[in-house]
Amino acid sequence: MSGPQAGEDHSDDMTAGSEAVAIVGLGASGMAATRLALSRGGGSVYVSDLRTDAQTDARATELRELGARVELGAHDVARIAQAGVVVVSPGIAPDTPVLRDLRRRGVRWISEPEYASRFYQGSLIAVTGTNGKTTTAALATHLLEAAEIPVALGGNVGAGLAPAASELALMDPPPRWYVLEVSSFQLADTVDMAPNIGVVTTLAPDHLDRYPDVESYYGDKARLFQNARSDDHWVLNGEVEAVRRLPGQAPGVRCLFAHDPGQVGVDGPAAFVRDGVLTLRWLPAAGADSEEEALVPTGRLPILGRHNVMNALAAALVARVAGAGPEAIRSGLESFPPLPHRMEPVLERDGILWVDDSKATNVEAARSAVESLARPLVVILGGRDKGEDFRPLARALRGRARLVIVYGEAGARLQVELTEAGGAGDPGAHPSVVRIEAGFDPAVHRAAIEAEAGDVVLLSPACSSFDLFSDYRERGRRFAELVREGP
Ligand code: UMA
Repeated sequence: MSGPQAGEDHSDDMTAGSEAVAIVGLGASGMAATRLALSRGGGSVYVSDLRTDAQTDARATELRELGARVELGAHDVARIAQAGVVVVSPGIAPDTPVLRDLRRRGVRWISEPEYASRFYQGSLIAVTGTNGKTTTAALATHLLEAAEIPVALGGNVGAGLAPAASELALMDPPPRWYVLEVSSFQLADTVDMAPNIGVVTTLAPDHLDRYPDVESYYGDKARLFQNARSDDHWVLNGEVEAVRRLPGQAPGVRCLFAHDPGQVGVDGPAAFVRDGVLTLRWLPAAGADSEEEALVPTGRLPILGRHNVMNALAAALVARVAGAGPEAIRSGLESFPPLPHRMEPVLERDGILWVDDSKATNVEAARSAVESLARPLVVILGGRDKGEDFRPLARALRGRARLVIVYGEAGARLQVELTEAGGAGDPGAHPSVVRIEAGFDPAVHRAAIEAEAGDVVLLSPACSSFDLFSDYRERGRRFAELVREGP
């Protein structure tokens, strides 16, 4: 260990010379990157964050005790510019003043997973995509665990479900496989990161409050392939043209997954549903003919919905490529618990199933949730408006939802766009859209009044939660509380 020892520097000496590592932002990723830099970064570490609240202050105290120089309330750009390595938190958008200043000075920075992966001693599985990343990454990890292959999960996962990428770099002994969920914000600032297996779950417009257009968002996702080698494996959603095209000419083996066996090409590893059973196409040995390995019927998956079948197909392919056998994959698929707030069944009462999909913070996630359930729906939509076009949701809701309840800051626009796109004069197929202006609780109460035996009440809001909640988890917890309290 060449960095400062624990307890060596309790002061906040801002006059010292240039640092080995500068960390910009002190959220979960900044915290983890700082710990890694102190342990392995080869010199002193400077961390800064504009926040000065109690939580950030507590983090600062902890890191100062470990030897970091921490500044709250400002970024010393000159100091950051002199550091050997600059690690920037994913939530800091490229047009913020600190990054504009660094760009002007010609400073290059990297993301926290890029920094972390420079210290990894095993192989890397990187999972990205607009939706389905967390479930796919967590399920792939679970399948490798079922096969008793040493594995660790981290990255963008969040919600305390898994650590940041940097924490995995400190594991002793290191795992055989690191499974990282990586967002486009994190991929944007990668340079050398070179996954052995890369997964793209889905692609659809998202984060248009940060990207100028969809192409730039997809462009960051494509950085997954920038260091591709011929023995790497790319696990790709065969149902989405944009995903199939994303790797371009990058070397590596394409492994497609899709419900329909007709959408996975004719050769190479693949996963699909054959006669209701999740199935792998696998080459037992180089040069051998491919064989089909039946895994489990879709009805035996503990996770709900069509899109989770896709996530399971992707995870099964990943696990098979990473060395798990079909038997372990079968038992892992049947024993995987649903993740919180992702199509999570809350309870079934009086024939009504209540499902918490609060994590669906964009149109594509909500669309796929709506399309994945085979029962009549009462759907709750709303929250903070991220500027997405809601009309594609209207198509998904037609013939599936009996009623749509909209609430929150996006409520008014949702009502207008869904009603217009639904097409007047076709009330049989298109659900009525009811707007609740009073807030979230009355929206859930209204669902309780309107739902009938046989229905699913689905909270899949298509918007972020920040108008009324601190995050999607708080929104999901409130939903579950209200549902359990009963009407
Ligand atoms: N800040 C500054 N200066 C600025 C602007 C911001 O100092 O000019 C500070 C903020 O005060 C804040 C920090 O920078 O303290 C930024 O933190 P952050 O928003 O990057 O959040 P972290 O806690 O580090 O969490 C991040 C991911 N968050 C985002 O990408 C927004 C987490 O993903 C991830 O779990 C964590 O790193 C560990 O990898 C969450 C997420 O919502 C789950 N991701 C988005 C998504 O999935 O859609 C991308």
